[in-house]
Amino acid sequence: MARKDNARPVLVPVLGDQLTRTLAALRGRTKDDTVIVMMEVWDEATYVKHHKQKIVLIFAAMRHFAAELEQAGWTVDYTRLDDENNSGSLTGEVARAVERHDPRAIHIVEAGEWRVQQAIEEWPDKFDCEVDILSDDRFVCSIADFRDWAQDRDSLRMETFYREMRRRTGLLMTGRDGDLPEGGEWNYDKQNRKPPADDMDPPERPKFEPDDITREVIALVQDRFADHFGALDTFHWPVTREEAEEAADAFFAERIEKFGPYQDAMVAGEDDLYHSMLSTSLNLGLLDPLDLCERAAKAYADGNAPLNSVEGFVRQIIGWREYVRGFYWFHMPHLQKANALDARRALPEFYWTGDTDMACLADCIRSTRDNAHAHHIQRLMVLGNFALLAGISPREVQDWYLIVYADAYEWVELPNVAAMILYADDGKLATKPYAASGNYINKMSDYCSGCAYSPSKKTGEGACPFNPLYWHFMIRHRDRLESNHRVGRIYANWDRMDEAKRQDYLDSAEAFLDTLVPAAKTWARTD
Ligand code: FAD
Ligand code: DLZ
Ligand code: SF4
Repeated sequence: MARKDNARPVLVPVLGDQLTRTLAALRGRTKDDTVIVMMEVWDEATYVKHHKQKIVLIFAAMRHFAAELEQAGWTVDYTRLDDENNSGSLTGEVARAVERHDPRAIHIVEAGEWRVQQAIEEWPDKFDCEVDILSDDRFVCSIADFRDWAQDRDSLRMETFYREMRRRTGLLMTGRDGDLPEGGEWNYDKQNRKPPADDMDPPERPKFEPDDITREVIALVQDRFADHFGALDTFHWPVTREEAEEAADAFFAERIEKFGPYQDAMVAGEDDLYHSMLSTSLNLGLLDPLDLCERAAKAYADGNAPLNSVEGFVRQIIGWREYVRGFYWFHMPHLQKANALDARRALPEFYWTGDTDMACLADCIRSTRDNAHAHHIQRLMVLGNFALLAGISPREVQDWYLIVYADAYEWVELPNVAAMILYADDGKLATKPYAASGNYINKMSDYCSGCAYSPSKKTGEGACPFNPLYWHFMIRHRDRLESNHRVGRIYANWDRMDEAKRQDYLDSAEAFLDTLVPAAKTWARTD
């Protein structure tokens, strides 16, 4: 006999990056008529071959979160990867949970990735109960709000969006009506570009030793994902809210002061510098973005951090982070296939091995392998700049970034890769390609002093490969870029060079590109 509706529970599937106690699907629910479903599934762990640390991070954080919920009195139906009847997919596991619990409804917060959201949107037809898909209100700007903001605009500049978010949140706003930016300027980016200084002495961030739960996951990943990229013995990420809060406390106590000035600096072997290292916790849902911004604003109000650091941090979170998420949903699914510059070269093998004489790339890849992390300017101006200049296929670059970083989910990775570094969206996000020669890396890092190449040598033997590659790129795309008012002027420099010098640049670039060895096996998706 069918159970009465009010005797049937509500099923709340909580995805791996939805580890938030105040998640919209949990708020207001009562414990005695809710079953929370959490699922470790093979499909999600392998749709790209994630870095080993990324899988450990997500499974360990999921297991800790489930334990925390159970301790608080919730019923959690948790499927482990190795459970005998695990179907291997999120939808398959929800179907099994529907069989077990005969729910009257499923409440789920929308997914962070297009692929997963497509699957969820089929659930109303698949399951014989109501399915409620809720907006993810852990973001300041909903997907619908971004669409309203974006749809009638010719250009979608982050700066315009960011000012709206400042007004909306009231963060760093002043004046009688609270409508003026603190300090008189909206953006202190120009004060966020100091090269590394000799007396820089960044304190070490807290590193978290794996407990029994995490050690069990590490053993699982060592066993089942042995062929995935990345080191595992250096796993130190926060996997609980308490650990994430401790990491945030250390950032606000010790590093935020210098975060702003040295945001773009790079130092060989110094993997964190003054960065917050909080993206993994933010993206899992262990930390609340607005809460972090309020803490930053308080540090400024209390005189503990300068405005350029605090505004820089707030801008990364309510500016860039919110903006790329809105941009992703606004431009999906075509963003995934965009290739405005018709880049077709295979990803070089050294992106996986770090085996290159280019000291900057080798250090960024080492940090990526050891920590499943590299900081923003390494991702943008070293790894990304090389991929742009060398014309690597967007799909291969996208999958590399999605695989290797512990904070990578497609909603944040894809806009940064396709639009920000590769200009594959034809300039919808960036006003110009972030193309740079060795000069920029030499100015902002200490890499070049330990490199086999010389940044001041422009062509030929021993020249920094970024130098000829820069001109090769600019000339390959002259038709498209010459009319761009932010880069067009540099073609006058090219035209002033004598013919032999120009040929030298192009020949040096070609000779270097010929040395690139494509990755032995492609790890990229083939769809
Ligand atoms: P901090 O330097 O301390 O910055 C504070 C916070 O601001 C970060 O935690 C992050 O939440 C946010 N933030 C900063 N820049 C961006 C940005 N461009 N887009 C979105 N959020 C930003 N970040 C991810 O979280 N996941 C990714 O998959 C990812 N892929 C990237 C790929 C490329 C090519 C580039 C250029 C950037 C990418 N970023 C990504 C953004 C940025 O590099 C990381 O957020 C940052 O390095 C994380 O370290 P952190 O927490 O110490 O950041
Ligand atoms: C990235 C990831 C991995 C490795 N494993 C799981 C998993 O087993 N279960 C799960 O619910 N989510 C996982 N995720 C995150 C998802 O792939 C996806 O990126 C997010 O849910 C965003 O839609
Ligand atoms: Fe990188 Fe060129 Fe400097 Fe070497 S010389 S570290 S390749 S920028």
